[in-house]
Amino acid sequence: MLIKKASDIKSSEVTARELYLNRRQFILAASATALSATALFNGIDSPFSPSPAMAGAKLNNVRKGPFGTTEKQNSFKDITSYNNFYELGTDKGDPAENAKYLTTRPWTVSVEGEVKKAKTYDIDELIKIAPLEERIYRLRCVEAWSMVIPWVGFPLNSLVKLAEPTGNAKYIQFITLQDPKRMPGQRYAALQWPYVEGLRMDEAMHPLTILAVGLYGEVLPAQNGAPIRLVVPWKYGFKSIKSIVKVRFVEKQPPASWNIMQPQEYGFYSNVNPEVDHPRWSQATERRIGEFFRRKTLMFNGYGEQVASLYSGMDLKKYY
Ligand SMILES: Nc1nc2c(c(=O)[nH]1)N[C@H]1C(S)=C(S)[C@@H](COP(=O)(O)O)O[C@H]1N2
Ligand SMILES: [Mo]
Repeated sequence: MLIKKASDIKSSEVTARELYLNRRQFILAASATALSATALFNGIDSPFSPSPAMAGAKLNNVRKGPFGTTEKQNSFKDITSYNNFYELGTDKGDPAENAKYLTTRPWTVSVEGEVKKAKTYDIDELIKIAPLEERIYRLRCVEAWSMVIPWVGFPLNSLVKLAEPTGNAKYIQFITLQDPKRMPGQRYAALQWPYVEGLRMDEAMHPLTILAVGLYGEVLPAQNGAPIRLVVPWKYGFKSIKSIVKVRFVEKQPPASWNIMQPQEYGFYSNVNPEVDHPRWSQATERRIGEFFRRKTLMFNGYGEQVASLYSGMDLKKYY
């Protein structure tokens, strides 16, 4: 039997996961899992990875990547039910609830601007440009909570190299989908839409910076930024823009959503820095989701050994 119908799935297989994936996602995920056992996903057109379309489908051929922390990982439930994704609502539980609206196929990502190889990638082509790796990273939200998340993705620098930036490319701008039908939160002006973010070229090229397409070995749930989102672990979570449709190489520092909204509170760099408080609260400590006691926030979220040199000579109180 190739494809399990929803009615073939024993109730014992309907685990807690169904509670966090909506029903449609779950049914599709279940069929994708059944399919993944077949030659289809292990097939000829796929040197590195499968191309399952839906949240919950298992990602094959994921190798262990570098920089992983050994700290306790947050549960799948925490990671997929406590989210910031204003396009799917402003409460932490809204994105999981509204995930059903965010369909992720078909999906394209256009790479444009100051590059020699501008190209619109189909998402299933894009996730095969480099081997998929597991990267267990801390995520520190500017709201002073944190999680440990086992992402699956590939270094952003492999896409940059393919694009062949021109000498004018000094920054990269990232742009989220704009479609109020699939992103009902965009009917409200919580932020200017579409959500935009940016990195300096050396930050984009840094081997810690990844494009994530999965977590816990499975295709990314919509609420976590499916089908592809940025992860920059030494910066506050809002730099890690979700559901990307455009990657634009530019000469000048590009606008960034939270910086547009509140420039005194959110800078362009947004490096995690326990010594620079938010104007309305301290950044010295954080609450790890699932823990009771607060812990100290680490400079660059604990990735200083890897990234501090990117900012040598810069006043990090000025460039916050
Ligand atoms: N497009 C978009 N990307 C976004 C956000 C958002 O509202 N819209 N929220 C950001 C914030 S504030 C955080 S902390 C992280 C949360 O990622 P997670 O829900 O996968 O943990 O996503 C970031 N990326
Ligand atoms: Mo955040």
